[in-house]
Order: sequence, then C-alpha cells, then structure tokens
Amino acid sequence: MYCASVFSLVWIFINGNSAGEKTFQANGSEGDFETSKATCSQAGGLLASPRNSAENTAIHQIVVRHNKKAFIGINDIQTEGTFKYLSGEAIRYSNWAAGEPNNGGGTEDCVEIYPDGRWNDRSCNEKRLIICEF
Ligand code: 293
Ligand code: CA
Repeated sequence: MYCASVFSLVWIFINGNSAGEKTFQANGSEGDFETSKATCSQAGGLLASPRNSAENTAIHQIVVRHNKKAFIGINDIQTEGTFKYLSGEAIRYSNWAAGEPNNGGGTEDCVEIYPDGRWNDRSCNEKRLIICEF
C-alpha cells in the first residue's frame, strides 16, 4: 500500500469521517449552494449527500469540528416540497429538525445541516462550510 493511502486511512480513522464506501472532507472554505457544488465537483467529488444515519453522523462530526453549518447535496428547487439528491433521485432518508422543512419566507430550497446533525431547509444563497464526499 502507498504511503498516501496509509496516511488517508489513518487521517480518516482519527477524524472519524468515513461511512461505508464514502469519505467526507472539508478544508474550512465556505460557499453558497452553487459554489459548494462546483467546488466539490472540481475536486473530483460531490457535495456531501447523506443517504443514511452513518453518513449523516460522519458529516455531522465535520460540522462540529469546524463549528459551521454546511449545505448538503439535497434540494427542492425543481418541485417545492419534494427533496431530491443532486442526481434527481428523491430522498428516502432524512433527519429534519423539529418543524422543518418550513420553506421559510417561501425561498428555502436548499438544506443545511446543523451542529446537532439535524437538517433545516435554507436559502441556497447563504454561505456555508463546504463538505465534499469522495
Ligand atoms: C423560522 C422559525 C424558526 C426556524 C427558522 C428556519 C429558517 O424563523 O424556528 O428555525 O424559520 O426554518 O430556515
Ligand atoms: Ca427552514
């Protein structure tokens, strides 16, 4: 095994940000939803998109470490109230905060993850910690 792979495994173990096949990473930079998506795809990944509680926990840990809310790769831009992954597939797993999604002000089509791991629909124009999955 190459040193870089060993380093990655040790880093992932220490930081606890892998779940199943995926690894999740942030470097502290922030952006709105479009910038976050573009940043992750330029890095060869995808905006972090939790599909189960293990993945949500891994993302949640990064949010806590940076003490910054983050967008996840889920939105209802196309059809209000129908939340989908970036692939267009409807979500089955969710972890909404109490009372969410509320489409506050009628303009909340993106989803942020709070430091408690729960989700809130939020304007896509806010700036949030960028967390990518690889
Ligand atoms: C309203 C009521 C709050 C809630 C907030 C978020 C905004 O202000 O309780 O936390 O909306 O849903 O996205
Ligand atoms: Ca909301």
